Amino acid sequence: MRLFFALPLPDEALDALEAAGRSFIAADINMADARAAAAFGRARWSPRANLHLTLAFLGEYDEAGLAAALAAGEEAFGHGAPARVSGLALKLEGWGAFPRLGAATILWAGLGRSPELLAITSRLRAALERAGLRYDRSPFKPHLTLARFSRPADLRGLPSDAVPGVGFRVRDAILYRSVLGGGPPRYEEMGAWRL
Ligand code: 2AM
Repeated sequence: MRLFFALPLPDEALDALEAAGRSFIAADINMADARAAAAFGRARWSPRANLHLTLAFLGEYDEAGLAAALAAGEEAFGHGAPARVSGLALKLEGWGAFPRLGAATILWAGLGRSPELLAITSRLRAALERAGLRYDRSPFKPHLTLARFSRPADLRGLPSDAVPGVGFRVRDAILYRSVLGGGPPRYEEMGAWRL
């Protein structure tokens, strides 16, 4: 099974991200400059239920790997982890594209700097390493994937203020299983920890 750790988003963040998607589409349609025009005609938008903040992508594992990942989650987020009164405070901030704006395959919304987010991600990644679990070690670039493009799209010229600066709180960290098929992946919760 394909595993990853992520933070699910509350409704106020999901509403803001859906509004951002509508702003992008409206701007794209209205653009006098044809450079980015029609880019969104080919976009695959993340369904609301699939929007999340990935902390670590583990990839394919068997049942033993799942048990080890659950134990690592417990070590990072369970008993003994720093207690918080009301979750982790985050804020939407800006947007960008991977690998670059002029030839984007992923359009993402960004987050304001959060030392706490970096700290919980480091805790998790350290626990995965102690358990000998492999995961994608690319540097952590916190982002929320809004849309994917199978052919690189030129997104230059879209409004810089499309993503509203909405603050929100995340209550849980989740170990998800990603089930691929036709269309968007389906994410199933395999473990959850209160932040
Ligand atoms: P993305 O949304 O930025 O593509 C499940 O695939 C989740 O894990 C997605 O949120 C995806 O991020 C993320 N992820 C991170 N690294 C990945 C990788 N190497 N392969 C696939 N998904 C990855």
